[in-house]
Amino acid sequence: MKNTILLTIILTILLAVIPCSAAVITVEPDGSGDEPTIQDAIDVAVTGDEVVLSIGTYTGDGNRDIDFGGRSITVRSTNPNDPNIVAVTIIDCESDPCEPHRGFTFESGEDANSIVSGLTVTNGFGPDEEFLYYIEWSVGGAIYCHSSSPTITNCTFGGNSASSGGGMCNWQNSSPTVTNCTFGGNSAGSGGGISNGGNSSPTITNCIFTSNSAVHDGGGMENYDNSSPTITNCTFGGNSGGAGGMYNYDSSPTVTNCTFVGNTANYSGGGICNIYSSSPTVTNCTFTDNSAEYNGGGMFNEGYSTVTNCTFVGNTANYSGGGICNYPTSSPAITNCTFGGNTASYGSGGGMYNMSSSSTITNCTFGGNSAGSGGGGMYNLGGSPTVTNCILWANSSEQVSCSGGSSPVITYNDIQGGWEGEGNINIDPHFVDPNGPDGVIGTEDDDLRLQPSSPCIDTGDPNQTPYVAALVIDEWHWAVVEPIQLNKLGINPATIVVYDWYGGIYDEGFDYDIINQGSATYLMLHIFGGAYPDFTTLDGLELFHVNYDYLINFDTDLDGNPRIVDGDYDGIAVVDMGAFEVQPDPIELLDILADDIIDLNLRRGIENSLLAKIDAAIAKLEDDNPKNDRAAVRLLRAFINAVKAQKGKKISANADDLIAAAQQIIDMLIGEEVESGGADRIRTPKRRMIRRLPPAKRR
Ligand SMILES: [Ca+2]
Ligand SMILES: [Ca+2]
Ligand SMILES: [Ca+2]
Repeated sequence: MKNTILLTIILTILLAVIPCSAAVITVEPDGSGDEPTIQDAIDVAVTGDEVVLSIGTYTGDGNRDIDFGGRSITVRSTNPNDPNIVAVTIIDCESDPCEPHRGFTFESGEDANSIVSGLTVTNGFGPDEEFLYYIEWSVGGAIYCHSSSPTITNCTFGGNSASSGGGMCNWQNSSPTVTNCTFGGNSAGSGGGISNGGNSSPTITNCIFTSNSAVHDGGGMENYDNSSPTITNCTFGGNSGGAGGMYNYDSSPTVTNCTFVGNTANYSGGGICNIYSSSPTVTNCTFTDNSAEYNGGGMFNEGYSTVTNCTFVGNTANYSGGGICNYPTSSPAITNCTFGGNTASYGSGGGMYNMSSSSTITNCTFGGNSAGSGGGGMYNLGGSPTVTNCILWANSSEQVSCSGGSSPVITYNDIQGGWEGEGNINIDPHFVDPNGPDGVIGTEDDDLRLQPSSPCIDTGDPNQTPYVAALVIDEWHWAVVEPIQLNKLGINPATIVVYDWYGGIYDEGFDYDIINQGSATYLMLHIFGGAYPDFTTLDGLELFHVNYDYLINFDTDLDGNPRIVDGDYDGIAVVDMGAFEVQPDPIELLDILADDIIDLNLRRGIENSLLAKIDAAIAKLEDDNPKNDRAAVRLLRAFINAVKAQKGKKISANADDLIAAAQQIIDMLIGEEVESGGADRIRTPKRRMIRRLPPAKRR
């Protein structure tokens, strides 16, 4: 009896301690698994369970029109990370318009804990659901989400169809997370790959949209009625529809690091079409070889799109705007973009067409674009676009054309043939390689960066000083960051001054760091003892909180390098024209330092000793072994010590200047080393280009 009681106690304790672990429920294509069908397995699953599908093809009722019923479970293949497994773990909906079925339906308010992973869904035809304007409508060939936001990873959706959303339809506040998925060869009336409507804003990352098609609106994707997905690292290739890659209607997605290639629009917007107040933020994207039957081979805008650090190459519109077409009411901000080899076949504006548009075009490079009837680089019909710091060269037939009472503000540009306006020049911009290795201008291999001899270096708008920021730290403190010194090559902390609210210097100390996120460079300020402010933006600068740290977003060029650096070594940083900012070269700075030493007329022995260290450092930098760059840093530190030893003695004047100049070069070299992880310093093609500078002036 005692033993029985003891055993009961022990068992009770054990049962209480051992958690109820998640079950794995297997399903086999022939029905021989734990449950006969996927739906049967889901129906017996509870929170945290996994329904695991063996490889094979799943067909018939119970293996299609699968409904999670709100469960927080995972349905997956045996190895979602193995593309070979994913390719042979197939839900074949075996449907057609007469007998519509889809893969999965989410309409019970599922959240991110409802997961589909590592499956292929094919041959779906979206069944009718109550849809827009309460009509029955065929939606979501492979997946339909209604007010639900599941997680979809590592899946392939191919050969599915629907009236809306051939691959996937997200409707009424559905914002799923879709990662590492391929949408290929799906078709729809609208939204061949995905349709997002009714305030549905999924997060779509690392996905491929290829060869999807739509009769209207968006071969790859459509977003409408305030649907603004976040789309990152995705490829849209070979899709076709009313708009080719993506169609946005009253929707403003954030599109970053995406590629749009070879998409075709039956109407306008080969890559992306933005209409009815759609104002997407498009950053670090490439638009290549897209085409539009009417306008906007690469992009068509009606809203206030923000397009930054993008490349438009070889896009074609039959009518206007080979690269971009901006229609009336639009006022996009287009910055740091290149336009090469875009064509407006029968219309105007090979690179860009502005029709009664007040576009703001800054630091863009137009080369090798062409138009059938005027404005090879840019055509402005009415409107008043602002064009600043741009290069328009080697476009045909004209660089810029205006008509219809257009009153553009065109200043500080390099325009072939000249253009009246403050700061405009008409000198060959000395592109690094405007034709590229293939010898053809306007193809992807063109290099529109600037040679060191370019007249576009430091000749942009001199009033542009983006590195000055007054930054409120909290209600007691604010900081001022001075221009020039902030770049990812290093920062001179003496140029950051933190004040208290009464204008006194804040002396409790602060720390700072340079953060590179994607192409953006941030200064992060950490004020010791600072409080947590209640704002996110100030004076147009983007601020981010990281605990008690503060980040300021600073401009960079198309390569992600700092904007507004002193590229001609005259001590004054001025923005370059074009999409690329020529960066200071440590060897050039060393040559200047050597010149400064000579100018001091020091005693011969001192001068020779200092110059020997500079020359040795240059020699270490000029070879191709990055390890020797550290030797250059050591030589420069020895140089600084030598100057310090003679400061106030044999070097009476300018000792501090010499030290500061050497330290700046050290910061640059170390900064580059840190940036590249310390392994390979700066062996980029651009750096090699700079290394081809003529030998130093003094020799
Ligand atoms: Ca080329
Ligand atoms: Ca510059
Ligand atoms: Ca300068």
